[in-house]
Amino acid sequence: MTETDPTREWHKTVCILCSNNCGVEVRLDHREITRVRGNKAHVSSKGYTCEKALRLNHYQNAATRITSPMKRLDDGTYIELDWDTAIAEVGEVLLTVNATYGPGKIMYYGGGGQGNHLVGTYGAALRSALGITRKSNALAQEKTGEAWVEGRMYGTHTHGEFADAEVSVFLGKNPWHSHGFDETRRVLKAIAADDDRSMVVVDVRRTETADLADYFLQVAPGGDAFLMAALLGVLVDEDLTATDWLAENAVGTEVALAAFAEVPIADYAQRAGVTEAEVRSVARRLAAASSVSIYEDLGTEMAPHSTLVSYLQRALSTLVGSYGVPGGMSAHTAMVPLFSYGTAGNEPVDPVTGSPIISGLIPCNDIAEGILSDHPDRTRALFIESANPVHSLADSASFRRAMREVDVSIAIDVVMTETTAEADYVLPAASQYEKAEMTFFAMGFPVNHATMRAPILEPLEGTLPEAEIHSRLAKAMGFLTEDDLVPLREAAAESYDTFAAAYMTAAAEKPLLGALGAVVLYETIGATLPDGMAMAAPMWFSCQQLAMRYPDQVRAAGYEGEESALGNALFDALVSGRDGVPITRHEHGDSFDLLRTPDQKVNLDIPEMFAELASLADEQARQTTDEFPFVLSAGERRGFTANTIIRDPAWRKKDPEGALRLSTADAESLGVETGDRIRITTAAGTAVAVAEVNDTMQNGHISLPNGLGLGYSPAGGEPEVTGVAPNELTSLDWKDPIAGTPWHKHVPARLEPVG
Ligand SMILES: Nc1nc2c(c(=O)[nH]1)N[C@H]1C(S)=C(S)[C@@H](COP(=O)(O)OP(=O)(O)OC[C@H]3O[C@@H](n4cnc5c(=O)[nH]c(N)nc54)[C@H](O)[C@@H]3O)O[C@H]1N2
Ligand SMILES: Nc1nc2c(c(=O)[nH]1)N[C@H]1C(S)=C(S)[C@@H](COP(=O)(O)OP(=O)(O)OC[C@H]3O[C@@H](n4cnc5c(=O)[nH]c(N)nc54)[C@H](O)[C@@H]3O)O[C@H]1N2
Ligand code: SF4
Ligand SMILES: [Mo]
Repeated sequence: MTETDPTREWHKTVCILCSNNCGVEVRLDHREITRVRGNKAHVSSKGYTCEKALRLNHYQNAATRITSPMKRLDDGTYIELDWDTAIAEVGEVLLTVNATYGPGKIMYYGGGGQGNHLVGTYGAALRSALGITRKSNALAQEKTGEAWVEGRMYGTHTHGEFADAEVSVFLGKNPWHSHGFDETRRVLKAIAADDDRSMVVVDVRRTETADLADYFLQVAPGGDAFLMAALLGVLVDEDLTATDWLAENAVGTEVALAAFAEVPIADYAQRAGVTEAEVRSVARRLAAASSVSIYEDLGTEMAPHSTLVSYLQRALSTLVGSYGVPGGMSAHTAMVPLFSYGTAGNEPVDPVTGSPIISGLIPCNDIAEGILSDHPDRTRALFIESANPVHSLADSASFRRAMREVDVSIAIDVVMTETTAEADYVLPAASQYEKAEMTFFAMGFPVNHATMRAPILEPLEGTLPEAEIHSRLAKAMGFLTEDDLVPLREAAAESYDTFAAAYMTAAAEKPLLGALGAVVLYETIGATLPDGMAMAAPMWFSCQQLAMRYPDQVRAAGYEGEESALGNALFDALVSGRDGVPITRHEHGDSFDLLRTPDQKVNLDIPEMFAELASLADEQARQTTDEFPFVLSAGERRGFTANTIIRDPAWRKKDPEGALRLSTADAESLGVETGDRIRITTAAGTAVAVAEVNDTMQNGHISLPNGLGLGYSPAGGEPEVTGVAPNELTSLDWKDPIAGTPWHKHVPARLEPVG
């Protein structure tokens, strides 16, 4: 008899360190992840990983995993609570806030990181049952400007096809390190090796991606709006626009072309820090291409004129006719959409701060300000789940104060963080390898995919999956009883269709059961799922929706059946497939069907954008002062950064302290060398970092990595902090005037060598 050695067995899951969620296989020794390799059978990553996936055990087995609910005492120390007490108290404080101030004064923040978006479906259940309308998450400090523009231009989200584009443009985006599309480095290398395809990189730093580019525009910090305007100006000046295509597929072309015709090309190129010849050659390359895909990211989304740049770069791909063509930009399906565009053009205003609420999200920079104001409608309680806003939002000090200011704050996390350290109640979640989870980031077109993970470990003792936490909370608050659930469970055990009918009837009688959607599905359909997959249950509803909305495309992805049978087939495949599954398959010709603009064309006419474009005439790119002459990029993605998902500094094989990078000439004039200590001071604060003289930096530009400055205390006690937390140096008021998104890549700063 041979006994199988469990440490030789490979378990399929994904890497959760960035939005790509590459499929991996891991080996376990008891609870340790000892080996990680790419899963070649994975439907979208096909075996690809980067170096970070190998270090996942630092996430799973962090020494600071929380294993008991905790409650903060007045002196700032914590006591452990048993789960029943914790759930009862949290339920009661939430109901008390509603009763005291009226509904709508609780804010929900978070709902998922890079690989755990099922959490958000349970958060949505909590919100609708408690009447919570205020919510936000990290998207409201990076992508809401883009969402503001996309709502107006397309009525939906779009994405490029970089693996197939004739020209790929990376705008303030360093995909070599930050990834963002399947098999990123393989695709980048393939483009670089292909004479027929081109890569354009627009970055302030000569990044690893720039080194592979055919056209590298090393823009001046803050110069992107000028550069995009100049590129558009050339398209008009040299008559390079796709006239016939535009006549058929776009509206507002004339007014847009008139605005771009006004751009002083040579002047704006110069202000952007590039030559007019460079701008003209890139514009010509874009116009000559059969397809152009553009990826904007934080380099422009967190810099001056961020919303305007989001518009101008989309105008570029549109004017060359690159929407809905193979290799071009396109709308796409989503398992659960991360953005909503229904209010585009008519965004509601936050009553406390007066800011527009884009995609339903309160601008991140407003949250602390609102709480710290004396507005009668201010937020009185914070419910934070799978996010670390004290560390990740601008001006950490003010968020810390806000957490002390509210009547009560609750944080659900797997480890002790800067945020749990301020929370009144801390609830420990099972890790992403201890429950079913998935990402909703997939943006594939024409084929879109989804990967449901099965747990590879039992929940760490003392922790619970969020599904269970939310279900217990709903029961504790009296929203849900076992009596409600018993008949629905019986129906679910019979068939999905029996369940659907029973649930409809039950929710008509007791609307709370409808409001609690994900929780009810977890308790009913979840109970029928094998292998610890119960948390996946809300996706049954999402699969039904997808099948209803895109029946032909779900069938084209390989599923059979009509109506609910089709959704059920998709759900069964999703839940049982460990390599990911296709969910929809479109034809490029369908791209315009996915648009949600009134006439299903691309809309170029956005008056606010033309006004901001005109205002560039009186501005310079850099927003520095004599006091703060450097531009600091506060939060650069590097080889060993992953937001705040891994906290153990030992996971980093390079750059252990997260160096401050500066150019050779700047280092010389300051008299610093690599390894020296250097003080960075901004309007918000000051910090000391290790200097790294780096010839990819342009003069006057400095950068600090993101995800540093994390406390970690393997032996308990006061956490030891490694590196600089970027948001100790950022301010709430330094932000885009439309979207309210912070300008973290353009923080005016001063440097001093430390003796
Ligand atoms: N390794 C790693 N990968 C990650 C993450 C991580 O923490 N670590 N985080 C993930 C997340 S949440 C996100 S949102 C993405 C972000 O991914 P990216 O946006 O690619 O990451 P950043 O390094 O923040 O910024 C991109 C680039 O912007 C440049 N930049 C700075 N200022 C300017 C400017 O004024 N103009 C232009 N054109 N460029 C400028 C920087 O030099 C940098 O190369 O990465 C994801 N992937
Ligand atoms: N200055 C500056 N600030 C930035 C940025 C920058 O470039 N510069 N980048 C910004 C960007 S783009 C982003 S996306 C944000 C990211 O910042 P956040 O949105 O705060 O996200 P993460 O750092 O990913 O933190 C996720 C939290 O989830 C926890 N977690 C992990 N798994 C689970 C789980 O299964 N359940 C629960 N409940 N919790 C879990 C982790 O321990 C961690 O505390 O940071 C932003 N902040
Ligand atoms: S960090 Fe991102 S690109 Fe790297 S292996 Fe993980 S999911 Fe894939
Ligand atoms: Mo992000």
